[in-house]
Amino acid sequence: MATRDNPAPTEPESTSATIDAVLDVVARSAPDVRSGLPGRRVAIEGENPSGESQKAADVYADELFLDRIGSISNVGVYASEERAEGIDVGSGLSVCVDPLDGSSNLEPNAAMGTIVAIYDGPLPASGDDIVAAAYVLYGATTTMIVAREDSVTEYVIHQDGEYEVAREDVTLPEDPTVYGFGGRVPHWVEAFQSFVDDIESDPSMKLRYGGAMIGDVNQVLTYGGIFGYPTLTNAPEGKLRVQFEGYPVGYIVETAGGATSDGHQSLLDVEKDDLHARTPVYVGNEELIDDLESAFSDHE
Ligand code: FDP
Repeated sequence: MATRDNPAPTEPESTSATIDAVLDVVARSAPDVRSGLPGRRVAIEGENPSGESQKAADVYADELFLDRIGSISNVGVYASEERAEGIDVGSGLSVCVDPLDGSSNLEPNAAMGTIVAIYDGPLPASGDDIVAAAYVLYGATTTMIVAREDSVTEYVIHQDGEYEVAREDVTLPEDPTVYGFGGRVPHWVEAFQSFVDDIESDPSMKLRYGGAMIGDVNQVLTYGGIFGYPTLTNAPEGKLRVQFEGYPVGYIVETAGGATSDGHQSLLDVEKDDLHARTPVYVGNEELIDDLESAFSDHE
């Protein structure tokens, strides 16, 4: 693991205070991420560890978060989707960041996010190790969703980095109305296609798909429904990464009263021993996730 100097741990010392400090830094950094986007919409030469092309904005946001999160006392490791290995920044909690989720939305100027997972354990962590998760949504406004200690809160972040509670105790609405699924449709497996056919035959459901997971998940948290980036015939593990996307979004949706799955089990029960391992991701209202898992077990 790469190392980096970090000041000797001072305050904050408790896990809860460290979580507070990480979330505060993420919220206060969001306007800086946003204001750094113009001029960084182009692809650069490098690839991330998953073999995807990087944009200048991905690298900019990653360096900004490494610098700021890596300086917090009692953060032990900073890992990001943009780096092959975690960076040893001290001793304490492990923080996994997807600095710019949905960065292919940069060119068409559509929504994107930042995802943060905080684990009390070494990386790669298990779903049980997660102690808090959050995402920032750079949409028409900048908001942050935080799940910790059994509740989900939405904040609005202002341009000066100050933020305030917009909604407490966020829960998925009981009657789902939206769905959105990634991957090329010809690569969907039969079980998934039959589940989608059922969803589409329900007149109360409508398609809402924006191409950035965080934007699509936020639709589900707001209106109720289901989002998935499924298993594909040419990519059985789908596209999204367990440590950076599956666990944190799974933790947020389950804390908000929803359900999650990789097709067979909760996302939080997925076990992978590679920092950048992928998993199919399905999140939403419990009855829809139950139907999805039934469709997969019926086709086995
Ligand atoms: P992106 O590659 O633009 O960063 O995991 C990243 C992600 O976006 C998700 O936000 C999004 O749901 C998915 O990939 C989109 O994948 P496709 O390129 O296959 O549409």
